[in-house]
Amino acid sequence: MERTFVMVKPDGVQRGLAGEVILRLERRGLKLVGAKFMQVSRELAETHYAVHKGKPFYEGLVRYITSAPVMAMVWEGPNAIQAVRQTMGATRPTEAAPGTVRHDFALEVGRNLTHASDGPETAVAEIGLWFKPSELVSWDRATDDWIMG
Ligand code: YYY
Ligand code: MG
Repeated sequence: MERTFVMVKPDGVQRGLAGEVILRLERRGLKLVGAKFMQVSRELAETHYAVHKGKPFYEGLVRYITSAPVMAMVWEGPNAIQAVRQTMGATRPTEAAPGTVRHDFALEVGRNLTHASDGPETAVAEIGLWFKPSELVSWDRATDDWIMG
């Protein structure tokens, strides 16, 4: 079983789309194991996006992510990292496939609604950055056997 870090960014929260993102991940069969609604500090934003430091969009990205509250979450499931990235769609909304969150609800790369870990190492690092172990819940879901064979 795999876990991945997912965030509804400030534009998603402001536009009332946090529930829509959760709905789509739930319906897909992924399991929520952690969530918090929070204001992101400059320090946390810089650590989270450290890989992009120095890029032309970095300053705007940090300002965007710290501008209003976000919904930070951890989702679990088989191939959760890949499954969530697929449901979110390509980074640029105009390149995202129809039916994905970024296609269906966004237009610009700088307001692309969500973040999702891009690989096993980043997933572990991001979950550890955003959540204490005690904030994650391992739980049995009545439908698990109908979603995971
Ligand atoms: O993982 P993902 O969010 O799909 O894209 P990244 O390449 O990691 O970039 C992180 C974040 O930075 C992206 O979601 C929007 C923003 N960004 C941007 O504003 N302009 C770009 N040219 C590239 C990325
Ligand atoms: Mg990324």
